[in-house]
Amino acid sequence: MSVTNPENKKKYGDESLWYPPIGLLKLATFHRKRGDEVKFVIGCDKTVFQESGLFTNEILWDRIYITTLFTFDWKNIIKTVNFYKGAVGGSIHKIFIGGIMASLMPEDIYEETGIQPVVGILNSPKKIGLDGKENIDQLPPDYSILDSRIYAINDTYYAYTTRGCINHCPWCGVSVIEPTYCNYIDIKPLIRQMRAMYGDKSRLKLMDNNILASPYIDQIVKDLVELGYGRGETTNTSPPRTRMIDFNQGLEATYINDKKISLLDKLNIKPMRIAFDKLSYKSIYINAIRIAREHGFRDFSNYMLYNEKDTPRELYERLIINIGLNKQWRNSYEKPTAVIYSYPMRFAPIKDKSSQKLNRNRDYVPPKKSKKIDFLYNAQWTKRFTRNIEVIKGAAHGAISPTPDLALRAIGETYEEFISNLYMPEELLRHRNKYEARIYANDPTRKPGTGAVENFREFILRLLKKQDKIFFEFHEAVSPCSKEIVRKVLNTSNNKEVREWLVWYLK
Ligand code: B12
Ligand code: SF4
Repeated sequence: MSVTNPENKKKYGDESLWYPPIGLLKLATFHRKRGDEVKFVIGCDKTVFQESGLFTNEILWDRIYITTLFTFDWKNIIKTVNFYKGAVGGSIHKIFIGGIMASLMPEDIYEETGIQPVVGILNSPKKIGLDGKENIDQLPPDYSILDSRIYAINDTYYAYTTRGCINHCPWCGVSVIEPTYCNYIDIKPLIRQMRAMYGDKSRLKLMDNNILASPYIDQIVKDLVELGYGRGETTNTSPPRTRMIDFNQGLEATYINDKKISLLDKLNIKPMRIAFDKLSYKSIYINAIRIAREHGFRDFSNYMLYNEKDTPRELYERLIINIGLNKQWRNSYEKPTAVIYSYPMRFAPIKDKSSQKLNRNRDYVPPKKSKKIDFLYNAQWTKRFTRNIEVIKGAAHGAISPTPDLALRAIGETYEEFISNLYMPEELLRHRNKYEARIYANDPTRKPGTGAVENFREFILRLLKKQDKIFFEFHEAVSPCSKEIVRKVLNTSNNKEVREWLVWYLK
C-alpha cells in the first residue's frame, strides 16, 4: 500500500481510480452502527498517532484493521503491520489482519508478525472478537470514509450475488478465500440502501467469481432487472445516465449458450468480459463470443491468463484469434460491428510450499518443462518475456487494441516477429516510432525510425535458428531481466555483435 497524491488523480474518471477496499468499508458500517468512530488511512500513516495528541507510541484507537490483497504485496503488508504494531506498543490484540492475502497465507503472516489473521469472509462479529449476529459481509460498504478522488466510488456500486465457485482451478485462490459456495445472494436490499445513502450511481460491478454457474441465475437477472439494470434503463438523476452492469470477474465461456445469453440479453452489460485462459478452449471461446455478438453485445473484454502452463506461442495464437474476430467485424471504412480488447494477465501463484516463497513476489516464471527446448517454436516464459508483454500492453494502456493493424504492430505480424519482440531491449520496444524504419499503411506520414528494431529482429532470429553457443550466451544474459547479469556477460563475451546488442539492455 502506498500513498497517492489525490491531486494527480482528479482528472481521471471512476474507471481509472483504485478499487475500494470493500472489506474495510463493510467493517466501517458495522462499527458506525455501534456508535464507534472510524478513520481510514492508506499504508503507514503517522497522522493516526499524532491526532491522539498524546506522546509517541500512544494511540487513541481501540482497534486497527488491516486489509490485504495480493500475496505478492507481502513485503509492504508486513512493513505496515509492523508499523502499527510498534505504534500500539506491541499490544497485538488491537490489530486485525484480514482479506485475501491473509486468507491465502495465514500461517506465514502469523510466523512473521505473531498476529493470527482473520481468514475468509466476515460473516460474523465473533470472527473479530465481538458479540452480535450481523453478517458483516452483507452490510453496505461505507463510502464516506474514502477519498473519492482516489477510489472508484463516484459512479459505482460493488456487490456479490454469489460467493465462491464450483470449480477448483489449480491456479486460483477462490476455493481458499471463499470455500463455501453460496449460489444466491439477494442484493436488492443492499443496492436500495446504497441508493438511499449515496444517490443513484450508474454502474454496478458484480464481483462474482463465476456467476453463470449459479442455478439461480434466472433469479439473479430478475433481481437486476427489478433494480433497474435492464436494457435502456437510466438513473433517476438529472441528467439521467445509462445504468450499466459489469460482471467484473468475467463470464465463463463454457456456460454461454443461446438460453443463457437470451437471459443476459435483458441486462445492459458493459463490457462483456469472457475469459480465454487456454488455447485448448478455442472453440468454446469463439462459440461464446459468436453467440453473444448475435444477441447484440458489442463491447468485449477478454482476459487471457499467461505465464502459467502455456507458452508464448500459445498466447500469440490466442491474440491472433481475437485479431481475426476483430477483422471479421470491421468493414474497411465503416465502424466495427463489435470489438474485443485483449488483456493478457500474468499468472501470480497462490501457494508456494517450496522454500523459494515464489508467491511473495510478482516476477514469477514457471519452471522449465524440459531440458531440450526448441527456443524458437516452443519457447518457454522467461522474466524478459513477461516483462516485454507488460511493456507491449502498457504502450496501449493495458490492453491489446481491437484495431487489427494496431494490434498486429504491437505484438508482431508473425510469430517470429512476436518472439523477437519478447527478446527486444525495452528501449526499442517502448519507442517504436523512433527505432522502427517500416512505415505502416495506417500511419503513412510518420518519419521512418532508425531501423534498429528491424536489425534486432534479424539478429535474434538468426541466433534462434541456430541455437548455438552464441545464442545461449545471449539468451542467458537477457532472460533474467537483470542489468547485473547483462553487465557480467558484456564483460566476458567474445562476440562483438552480442556485446553491441547487450548495451541496449542497460539503457
Ligand atoms: C476484484 C479483484 C481484482 C481487481 C481489484 C482488486 C482490488 N480490490 O483492488 C482487479 C481487476 C484490479 C484485480 C487484478 C488482479 N488480480 Co484480482 N481479484 C479480485 C477479486 C475477484 C476480488 C477481491 C475483492 O476486492 N474482494 C472484495 C471484498 C468484499 O471481499 P474480500 O476482500 O474477500 O473481503 C472480505 C474478507 O476478505 C474480509 N476482509 C477483508 N479485509 C479485511 C480486513 C480485516 C481486518 C478483516 C478482519 C477482514 C477482512 O471481510 C470481507 C467481507 O467478508 C479476487 C478474488 C476473490 N474472490 O476474492 C481476485 C484476486 C485477489 N486477484 C488475483 C490476481 C492473481 C489478480 C492479478 C494478479 C491478475 C493478473 N494476472 O494481472 C491482478 C493484479 C493486479 C495488480 N495490482 O497487479 C488473485 C490473487 C492471487 C494472489 N497471489 O494474491 C485472486 C485471489 C483471484 C484468483 N485468481 O485467485 N483483481
Ligand atoms: S472458474 Fe474462475 S473463479 Fe472458479 S476456480 Fe476457476 S479461475 Fe477460480
